[in-house]
Amino acid sequence: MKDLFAGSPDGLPAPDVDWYPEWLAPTDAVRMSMQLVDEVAWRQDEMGTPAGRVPLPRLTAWQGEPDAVYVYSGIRNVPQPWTPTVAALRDAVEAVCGARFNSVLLNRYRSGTDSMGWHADREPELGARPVIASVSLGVARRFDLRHNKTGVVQSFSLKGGSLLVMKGDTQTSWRHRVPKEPRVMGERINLTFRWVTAR
Ligand SMILES: O=C(O)CCC(=O)C(=O)O
Ligand SMILES: [Mn+2]
Repeated sequence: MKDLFAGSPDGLPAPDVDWYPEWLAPTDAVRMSMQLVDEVAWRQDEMGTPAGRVPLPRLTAWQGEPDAVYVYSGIRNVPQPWTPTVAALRDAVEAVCGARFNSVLLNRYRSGTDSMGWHADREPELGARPVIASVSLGVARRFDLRHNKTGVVQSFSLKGGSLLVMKGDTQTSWRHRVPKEPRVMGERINLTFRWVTAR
C-alpha cells in the first residue's frame, strides 16, 4: 500500500497530470470556442442502455489522421479531417507536451445538464500509458478523478483556456467524469488529443 501514496505530500494518492489552468489567453479561448461551434461537424450519438438506445448527454465529433480509427463506447469513430482551429490547438498542445497526437475527441456540453459518466480511456489502440491532453473552452465545469483502489477523488475546475495533461497510470489507476451541474447555463467544449495506433 505504501507505494500508492509515494510522492504525495498529504499522503494521498495523486493522479499523474500536468495542469495549466490559464494555458490560453482569455480572448483566444473565446474566439476559438466560437470558431469550433461553426467549423466542427457536431453529431448526436447514441449509447446502449438496459432500457434501449438513448442519446448521449452531449454532442461529439472525432477528427484526426485517416488511419486513426478507434472504437469508443461501442461506436466506431472514423475521423473527420482536421479543421483549422483544431489543428492549431493540436500544434500548440504538441509543443507543450513534447508528444504527438494523431486524433482528437471533441465533446460539446450544451449546458450543465450535459455530462460524461465515470470511465477511463483504456481502449487498446491508445496503448498502455497514454498521454491524453485535454483542452477546455467555454464555461468552467467540474472534472473528477477517482482513484480505483482507494476511492480518493481529486476535482478540478476545467475553465475555458485550461489544459490538463493526463499521463502515466492515470487511465489504469483512475477513472474520470464530468458530472451534471444543473445550475450551469453556458456551453463548454472539450478536446482530448490522443495518439491512436491503427488496429
Ligand atoms: O470533457 C472532459 O473534460 C472530459 C472528456 C473525456 O473524458 C473524454 O473525452 O474521454
Ligand atoms: Mn475520458
